[in-house]
Amino acid sequence: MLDFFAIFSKGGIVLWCFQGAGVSESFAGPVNALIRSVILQERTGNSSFTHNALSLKYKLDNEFELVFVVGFQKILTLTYVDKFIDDVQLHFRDRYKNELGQKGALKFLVNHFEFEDDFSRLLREAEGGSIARPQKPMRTYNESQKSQKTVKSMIETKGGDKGKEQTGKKNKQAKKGRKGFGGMFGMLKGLVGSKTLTQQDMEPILEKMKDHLIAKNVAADIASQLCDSVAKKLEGKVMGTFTTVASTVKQALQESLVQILQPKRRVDILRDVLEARAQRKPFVITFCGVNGVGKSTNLAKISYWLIENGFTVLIAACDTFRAGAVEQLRTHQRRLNSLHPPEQHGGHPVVQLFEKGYGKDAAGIAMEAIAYARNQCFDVVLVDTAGRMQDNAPLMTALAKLIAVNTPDLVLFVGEALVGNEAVDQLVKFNQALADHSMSDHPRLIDGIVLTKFDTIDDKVGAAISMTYITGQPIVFVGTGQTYSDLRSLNARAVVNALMKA
Ligand SMILES: Nc1nc2c(ncn2[C@@H]2O[C@H](COP(=O)(O)OP(=O)(O)OP(=O)(O)O)[C@@H](O)[C@H]2O)c(=O)[nH]1
Ligand SMILES: [Mg+2]
Repeated sequence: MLDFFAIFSKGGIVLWCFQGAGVSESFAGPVNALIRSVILQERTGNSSFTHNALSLKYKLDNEFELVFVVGFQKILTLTYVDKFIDDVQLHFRDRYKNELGQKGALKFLVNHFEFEDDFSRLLREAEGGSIARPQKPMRTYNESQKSQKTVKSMIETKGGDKGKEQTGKKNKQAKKGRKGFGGMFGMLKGLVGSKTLTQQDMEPILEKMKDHLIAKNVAADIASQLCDSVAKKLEGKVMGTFTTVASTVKQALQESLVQILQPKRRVDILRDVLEARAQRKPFVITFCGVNGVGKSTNLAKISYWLIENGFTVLIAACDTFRAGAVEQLRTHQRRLNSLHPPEQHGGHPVVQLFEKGYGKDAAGIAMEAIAYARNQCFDVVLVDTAGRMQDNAPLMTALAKLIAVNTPDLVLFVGEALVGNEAVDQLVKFNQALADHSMSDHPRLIDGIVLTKFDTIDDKVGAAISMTYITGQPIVFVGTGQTYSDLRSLNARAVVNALMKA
């Protein structure tokens, strides 16, 4: 009545199987279909499945990570099947619990399970119980023979003989026969994922992941490097049971992404400012980046945040290049002071602008501003610089000089979340310029990132990855709009979730 019964590990190794008398069709097809459309997709709530003319019922054994599947013709109504699977599962577990306990060793035990006798008995009982009672005692021998034959026919051993009890492990023919099944299940193994991951297994999935990351605005080079490193990390790895190649790769990638976003070094500006204050010097932050990314606006937001935290701020107007840059900062200074009027702060303005107009040397103005802040006991100096393209050598040199001369406590690179492949080029060249013009053995490079316009990108959050990957530095602030309160810290988990989301 049954077409087949198969017991396989969640890793895809067929431990034991049975094929019904007269059934010529391989059950690899329906079982593969079951795996593909139900088990791999973890839609295992329902325990039945149909494939062409077959009904499949299956049961997962989560303790030993096994799958029990039975197949029979759809037109049959086999009322005993559910209980039968339960019985087979119980007996199989009971009989082989020691072997099953050593999960890693399962693959060496493929030919080990001499389960025919138990299975036949259970099947007899199940079928007997489901039809007219009187037949039950009569059928025993008959049935046992039949099922022996069945087993043999499916393992395509030589002709004929013996329905006799097998004396355990010594039955070589049966063993050999079952090896034949191994071959038949080649495809099945392929689907569930062989136990050891290879480059080829992962290639198609990694390719997809890479495209996915690029679609989320991760720079293409970085998406490639990330996928390569995931492949390297996973190659040769023995996969967890019942994990698919896709889910293993996805998980590894997710872990890498979280790791990239999680800073090795914490930037705690408030603590550092306090420390600097204790040493009676201002804490100096320089903002740099290409044109129009939001340096001045986010500098103003950071001023607001510092003021709210009880610090005083001197803004150094070192963009002496773009028309309107100084006035833009003056406007912010006025607004900030009106939000925190001097009357509330012992008559002192909480924020002041240090400016020398246009055309002058920015490095010199920064130096004067820092000296002024020290004298006037400002807690923090925020140095605004002119936007510059990373290929503009003279301007890059000027920036590098400003940083080399003034040794700020923090160099923040301001970059738009909208940026794609450009992110890599910008950061590499900014860092390169800083390194080239440093006078120190340990050049001051970018220490942190301000990721702006995060409110404009939906879930295309890839720039966060590109920037942290290239610099190895944390995203210290995220700009999420144009008002002073639109400043956040990065939530790495949320970014990774957005990245992984289809
Ligand atoms: N939506 C949104 N807009 C922002 C954000 N940050 C800055 N902007 C806008 O981006 C534009 C450019 O901002 P600026 O602060 O002048 O940029 P900048 O980098 O100083 O520009 P340059 O000094 O010319 O290089 C302005 O219109 C800002 O309001 C943000 O987080 N979200
Ligand atoms: Mg500006």
